[in-house]
Amino acid sequence: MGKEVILVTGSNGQIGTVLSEALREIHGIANVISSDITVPRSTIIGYFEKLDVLDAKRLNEIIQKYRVTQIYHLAALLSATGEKNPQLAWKVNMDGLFNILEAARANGITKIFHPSSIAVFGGNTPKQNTAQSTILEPETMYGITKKAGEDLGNYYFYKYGLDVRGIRYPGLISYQSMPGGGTTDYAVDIFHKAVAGEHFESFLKEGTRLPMMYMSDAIKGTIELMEAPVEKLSHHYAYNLGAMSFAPEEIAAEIQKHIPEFTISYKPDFRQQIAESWIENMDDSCARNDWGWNPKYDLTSMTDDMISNLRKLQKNKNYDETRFL
Ligand code: NAD
Ligand code: AKB
Repeated sequence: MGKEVILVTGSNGQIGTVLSEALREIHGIANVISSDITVPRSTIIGYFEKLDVLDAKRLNEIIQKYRVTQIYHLAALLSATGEKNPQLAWKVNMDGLFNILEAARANGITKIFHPSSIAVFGGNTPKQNTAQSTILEPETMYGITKKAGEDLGNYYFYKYGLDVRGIRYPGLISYQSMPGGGTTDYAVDIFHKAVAGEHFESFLKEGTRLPMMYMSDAIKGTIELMEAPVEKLSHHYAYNLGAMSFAPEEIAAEIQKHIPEFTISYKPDFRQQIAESWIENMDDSCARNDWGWNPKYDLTSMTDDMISNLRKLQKNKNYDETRFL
């Protein structure tokens, strides 16, 4: 692998915070440029540029300044935020992606990572063991932009030879960073409440099963996909990637094994309808066969790890100030 210089957009988000660190460990501190429309909450050891992905001029300037060779494009509005402002979600998710793809083309960038989501599926999609190629009729603006983003990435691969790769991430669970306005956010929030000794009110009903994944598996899968030889990839848009699937009462029961006094109640809101349009679990055999995908964490091992890491963070005096910002 030659020297790569990587630009990460949306780097202050749930994934970007963790992925930027992982990329710095692989490629070196000087070769990863984090960027976001907001300033980072904590100090970053490495480069950071303030960047709105809708500003194509500044995007091109940053790419040229650092001689960027790869982009991990994470800047987006997620499902719940997107339903509150669908026009902005379309603009950021579609115009932002278009600017990235065009800037890549103009500056000779070789590889792009652009994540998709389980939000590409809709109510008519089979919910169990959902196939890689299936009915894609998303019911949220977020899902519509993710589906169009998959198609656009595929188009740039075949039309311009730009190596665009992607994953249909399930809901991601992390202790290092907070989620940014999705339907699966409850599965992170529940851990913070449990470890703080608080009651948890779930905005999804009992029985709402969704595909989920621990962040360390998501990072592993992302890096493995980006390092896989292009000739091994049968899909140039977004791979189904599975790890676990659970409903709110199942994760609560797992937490109660560590914190028996933990309690949960249910007060579904608009996110219930979004969750009901998604699938329960997916067939990820393409990812397993093409580039060896194999997740490490299930619900039990993830819960152990989340609780033990959150307890360590709780001892840090700044923890309560940074929660839920
Ligand atoms: P997030 O909401 O936590 O972070 C997104 C970041 O984008 C934020 O830091 C925000 O400030 C930034 N941003 C928003 N508008 C911007 C703009 N105009 N210019 C530059 N930055 C801007 O999201 P995330 O969970 O880290 O998700 C990253 C990507 O992964 C998204 O494409 C998302 O659709 C996808 N994804 C995430 C999950 C998940 O569970 N976290 C699941 C499926 C797919
Ligand atoms: C969301 O809930 O919007 C995201 C996702 C699954 O894409 N976490």
